[in-house]
Amino acid sequence: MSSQQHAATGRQRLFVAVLPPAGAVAELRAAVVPLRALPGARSLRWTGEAGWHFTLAFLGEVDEALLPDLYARLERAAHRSEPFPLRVHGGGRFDGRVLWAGAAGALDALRLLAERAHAAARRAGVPMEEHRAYAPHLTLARSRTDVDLHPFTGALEGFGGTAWEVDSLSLVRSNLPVSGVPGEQPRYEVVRAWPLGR
Ligand code: 2AM
Repeated sequence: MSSQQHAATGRQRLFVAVLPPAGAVAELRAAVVPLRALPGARSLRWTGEAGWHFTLAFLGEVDEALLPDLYARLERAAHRSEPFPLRVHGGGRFDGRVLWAGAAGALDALRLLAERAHAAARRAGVPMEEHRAYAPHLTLARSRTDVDLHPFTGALEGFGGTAWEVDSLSLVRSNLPVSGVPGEQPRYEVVRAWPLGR
């Protein structure tokens, strides 16, 4: 969605995420290269590495009038969580539709940050779906139809990235494609980021 459209609708499609640093992205990229050569890889829609993230809370279309309060509450949520170690580790799938890379490290801290982000959005007035059990994942590819993703998850099994210190919380805008080109990806833009801890 262009900024002109934002002005027209007064709504923005937002989510809260932890973004892996460049080194972690580079390691994962190297692990994904052989996956993209596996049979069936071409029928998947692979996410662009520039947008790789661990979603903490999906907010959907948010009324811009809510943004000042949302920013303030997310800032407080970030301040309440101390920095923690995380690394990309292994992978999994949601049925035959979504292939993802997993996480290891201080998963309790990640889960708590997700709960705080979710609560911050809800208290700011964003109509949030019920907070389900948080499954940390970084989406690598999606499929429109059910496909056998086992060869891909199997190939990711041994992958373990280098740990980094998660030290910020990001609010990201998802600009949906307007070109009409099939398979075009949303463009993600960091709106704000807040440091963890004090
Ligand atoms: P996914 O990677 O598992 O598809 C931006 O769309 C991010 O928000 C994606 O990482 C997506 O998760 C996540 N998300 C969670 N719930 C969503 C929903 N109902 N619609 C779109 N994206 C959602």
